[in-house]
Parts: sequence; structure tokens; C-alpha cells
Amino acid sequence: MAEETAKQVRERLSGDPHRPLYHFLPPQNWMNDPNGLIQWNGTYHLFYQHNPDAAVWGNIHWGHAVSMDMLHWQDSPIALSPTQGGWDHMGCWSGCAINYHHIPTLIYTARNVEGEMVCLATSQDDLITWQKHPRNPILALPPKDIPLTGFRDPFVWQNGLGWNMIIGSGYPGKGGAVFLYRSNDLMRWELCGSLFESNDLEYGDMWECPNLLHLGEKYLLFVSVMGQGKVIYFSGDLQDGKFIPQQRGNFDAGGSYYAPLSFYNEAGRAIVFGWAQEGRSVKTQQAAGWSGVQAIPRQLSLSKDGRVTIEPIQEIEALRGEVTEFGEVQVASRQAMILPLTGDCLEIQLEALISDGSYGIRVRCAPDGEEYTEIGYDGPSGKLYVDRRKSSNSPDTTRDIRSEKLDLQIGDRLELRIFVDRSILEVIANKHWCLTSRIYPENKDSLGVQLFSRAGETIFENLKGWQMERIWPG
Ligand code: DQQ
Repeated sequence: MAEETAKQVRERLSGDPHRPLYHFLPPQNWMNDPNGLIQWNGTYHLFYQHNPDAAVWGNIHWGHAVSMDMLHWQDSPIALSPTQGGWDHMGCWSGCAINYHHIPTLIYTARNVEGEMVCLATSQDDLITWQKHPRNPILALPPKDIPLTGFRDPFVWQNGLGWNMIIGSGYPGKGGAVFLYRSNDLMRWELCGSLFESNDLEYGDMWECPNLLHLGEKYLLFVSVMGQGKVIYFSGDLQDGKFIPQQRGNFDAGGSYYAPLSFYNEAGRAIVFGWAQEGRSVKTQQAAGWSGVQAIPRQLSLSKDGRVTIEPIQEIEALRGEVTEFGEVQVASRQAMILPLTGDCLEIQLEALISDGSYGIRVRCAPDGEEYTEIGYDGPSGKLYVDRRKSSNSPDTTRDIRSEKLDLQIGDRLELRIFVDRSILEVIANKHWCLTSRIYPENKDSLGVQLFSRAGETIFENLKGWQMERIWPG
């Protein structure tokens, strides 16, 4: 029997009520980190860590999809596969894409029995098929004689006539590290020492997927902390190959967002994609036949005080369908209000003043009140939270509360943008604080939206909800 096409696979899985309808995910099976992001002659390319054979991590290839707007995607053939007996025989792990003298070039982590090495592949047919370089590995060994927790995820950018590369690493039991290399030809790399390291185990001892961006006058460095499932950022200066941090913070505190990768598009916008991990058992993921979603691409900048500014790409507004505008809504103390807005594919915006009370919104609410996910601001602690303890009746899902301390004072305005897409929830507050979560309501009628005010009256302002258009069959 002929093999199913990607389109047929997508149609086959489209009956699954947890499959997002306006976020990117592969036709089937496993996806983790975004890789090799690049805009080439106008077209966006997203590569991703992919197991083509199962909905679990393993046998890692680079999947590939293309888009004109970072929203609507077309599946392309697999770009990189492990070569039997080759440097990457245990997996083609994460890396990036660059334009090297007009040659599309992927620089990735080759995993083998000896460890992690850096390899390179190029394309001669518009980024569809890729040839691994005969001189691979282009960087075989980590800095000599230092025990390291890992040595992977090259992130490369042009620096004058040469190229810089940073690699994620760390010192066992001590802290994370990012190594800096330079090259003129991508073949010979000279170690310039560590760009930045930490001896604070609060930030783990292995930093995966380091990214460095030049944003205005300053630099933004972010890393994914292995074992903690979180992404942290530092902003500051770069001096003589050393990163000097001035500000730090969480890139996303929802507990589901990991291994983000950034790039500059052709217009010079700094854009980041990130993997939204599942929040249910491996067994359930395998039974579903798919695992992993890409969060909505986010545009990055730095505010004057060095805090990261994160906004969903403006292109997302093209997916807005029917709108319900509520304007100002008052909710009395200890009351909840059911809104005439329902759905599992929504964007919601709202504003409210910071007070010492607690208030927020619930999405994916069941009519019987059994299931809902609460997004709230807690005045006494000054935290924004996502509470998933009642998100699903299924015992197989993660039930937790994730929160982020907001640097806002009483009387300041809290501005929330909330994206619900079946099993993924993304919350962005005041363009700074993000909480990405996965939720799996069991009840097909868990579609309601409610406002609540727990202590004191709350006035919600500029409240709007949009039905979002789907990009996949479903
Ligand atoms: N995922 C890749 C690694 C990277 C990790 C392997 C982060 O290269 O460090 O799939 O999720």
C-alpha cells in the first residue's frame, strides 16, 4: 500500500480534540526543539527535532516546514537524518541555519558514542535536500581536560568578515556555561573561552540551546536550563568576547516552553520559536500518535531598563475571526461571571488595574464546573499564575500552579494577551512575562470563558475575544 502523504496523515489525526488548530506541529510523531530558523528569499524555514517513527523522543532527525507568514506551513521532506556509522549516527541534534556566501548552511549537533560534535550540511536546491560536508565534524572536541555536562546546540552568526559560534555547556555540580568560538571559513574554529558562565546551581549545570541577539544598544543571551525545563535570559553588554549581564529574568515561566531558537528575519526583526512540551504521560502521547507543538512565534526587543520585551508576531492578527467586544466589565467581590464567548481556539485580551485583590479569567470551562484553567493575578503575592489543577478530569495530565512575579505596583495596568488553542495556552502579560502551558480538558463542552474576582471588586477593561482561524484540518 502506498505510504500516506503528510496531508493524509494530518487529516487522519484531525479528529483528535487536543491537536492545536493554529499552532505548528508536525503531521505526526515526535517534535521537540525548533532548529535552523531562517528566511531565505522571502520564505521562512522551520526545522525541528523530530522522531519520524514514534511519538517519543529518539532517533532524532531534522523535520522541515516552510511558510510565507510563520503561521501557515507546508510540510517539506525530512532535512537531516542520522547516517549509519557516521558522526551523527545517534542523532542530528539541535543547531541553526546561516547564509554562508549565499549557500544555505545548517550547523548542528552530531551525537555519537564519543559525545557531541558540530557538523555542517549545505543545500543546492532551495533548502530541500541537504548534503553533509565531507570535512565533518567541523568541531570535534570540547575544550580539553575540563569535565563538561554537555557540548551542544551551536548558534552561529556573522561578525564582520568572520563567524562566531556559541555552544551550550556547563561544569558538573557547579553551573552552566556558554563557550565562544570564531572562524573565518566555518571549517577551522578557534576557542575564545567562555562567553558567560554561572556558578549558581539555581540556574542548573547544563545550559542547552544558547542564543545571543544584538537588540538596540544591548545584547540578549538566553539559555534553556536542562533538568529544570525552564528558559532564563540575561541582558547586558559584550566586551572582548565576554558577556556582562545587567538584567536577568525568566523567558517563560509556564513550565512547558523550552529550547527556544531565535533568528533575524529579512526585515531585521528578532523572532523566536519555542517548543511547547506535552503535559501528559508518554503512553498517552504514543497513543495519540503525536507530541510537541511550536508556540506562537514571538518578536523580541529590549526595554530601556534591559528587560526582555516579548510580543506575539503581529502576523497572528490575520488569524483573528469573529470578535466579541465587551469593553468594560465589572465583577463583584467573590463572584464569577460567565462570558458570552466560547471556544477552544481563541485569542483574548483584557486589562485591569493592579490592586491588592485577586482576579482573572478562566478558560476551557466545563458547564458543570468540573474542568477549567485559571489565569489569575494574586495581589498579595504580586504574581501572575496559571492554575492547571482543574484543567482536566484525566488523572494523566500535569496539574500544577505556575507563576511569575510581576514587577508592577498598585494602580499600574495589567495587560494580558491569552491564546487558547485546544491543548496549548499562552499567556503574555505587559509584553514581558510569559506563561505557556498545556491543558487537556476531557469534556467536549469545556469551552466556556469566565471572569472572576476573588477579593474586592474588579473592573476589566478593553476586554475582547476572537475566534481564531484554523491552519490545519480539524
Ligand atoms: N534537545 C536536543 C539537544 C538539546 C535538547 C536533542 C534541548 O540538542 O540540547 O533533541 O531540548
